[in-house]
Amino acid sequence: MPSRRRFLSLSTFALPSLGLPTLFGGKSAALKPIVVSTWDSGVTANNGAWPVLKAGGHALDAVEQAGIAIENEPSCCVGLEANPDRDGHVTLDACIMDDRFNCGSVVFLERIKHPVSVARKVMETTPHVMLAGAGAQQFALQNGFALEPVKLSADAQKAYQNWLKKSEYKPVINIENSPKTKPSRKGNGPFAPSYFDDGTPNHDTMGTIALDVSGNVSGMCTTSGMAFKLHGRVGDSPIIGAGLYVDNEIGAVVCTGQGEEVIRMAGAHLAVELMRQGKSPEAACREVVERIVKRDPERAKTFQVALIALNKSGEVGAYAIQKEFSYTVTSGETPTKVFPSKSYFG
Ligand code: SD4
Repeated sequence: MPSRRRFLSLSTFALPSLGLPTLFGGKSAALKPIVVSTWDSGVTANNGAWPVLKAGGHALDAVEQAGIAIENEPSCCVGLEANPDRDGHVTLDACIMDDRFNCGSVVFLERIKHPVSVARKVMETTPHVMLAGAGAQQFALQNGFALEPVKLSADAQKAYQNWLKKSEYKPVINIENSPKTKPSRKGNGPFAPSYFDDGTPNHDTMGTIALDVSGNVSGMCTTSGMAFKLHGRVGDSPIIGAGLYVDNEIGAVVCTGQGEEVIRMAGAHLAVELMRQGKSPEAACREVVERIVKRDPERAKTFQVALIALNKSGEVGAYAIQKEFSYTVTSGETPTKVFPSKSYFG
């Protein structure tokens, strides 16, 4: 597990040393594939994506594998065993988008293990972009996905029982690697600090964006949504343009944090457009964060929003409202590294 100090030594300043090529200036260098995911648990996601990219596969297949890997990880924050809504139901949201503006999304999906793959099926086999609730589940079952039993992880069960004592909806600021998050993250590695030491849920979402060897970009986002949300609530994560956006001329952006705040600004789409105007990935993410903060600077102190961005030349950037957001990068040049993001409130 990289310590906080080690994280800092791997600051974003280290990114240029990834040796990523540039396509700008009219010269095309051989592209190096790269995959970037939100949070420390991005290591799990990137481990799913990397074999596809390394073998010369398509970014779309890579990001789907990232989603599957994290949805398979019971100690992590997303998927069937994650935090329920206030009525005790785990409802999942996911979306996926390729390099040709094809996109698919499922929202309020129950008892299906891989929402990211159902989203891809929606994209590839229907004339629609988004399916919700019982209809999304029916579509999944018709397409060979199994109906899974209802089962919360022990942590989720405990957190929910605790929450029921007051039943007060108070989303926490999603952070990473703080002394207040479980240090060992047990089990399968140094990831998935889904809970604070007192059992309060932390973050619940995984987003991945990737550039493949052919220069194509894709992205996905998968989540159980904010813990103890109103039954039926859907956040930014499955909304194309809010939680995720991909434009193969420019790059890709995925968001995490308080979804309502991201939706208001169409966060991912806005960041892609800012890159189109010439901003670096980090500057684009920063401007989205600044717009969100500007709307209500006092209230912005109480929630987290974070974005990661990847442009067509393989440059990566991130920015968050609150400190302790991290993101994970895997490329051909270096082993997987987790980076601390810069933030508005230091
Ligand atoms: C949501 N954006 O449902 C998600 C939550 C999240 O880490 O990112 N949690 O609003």
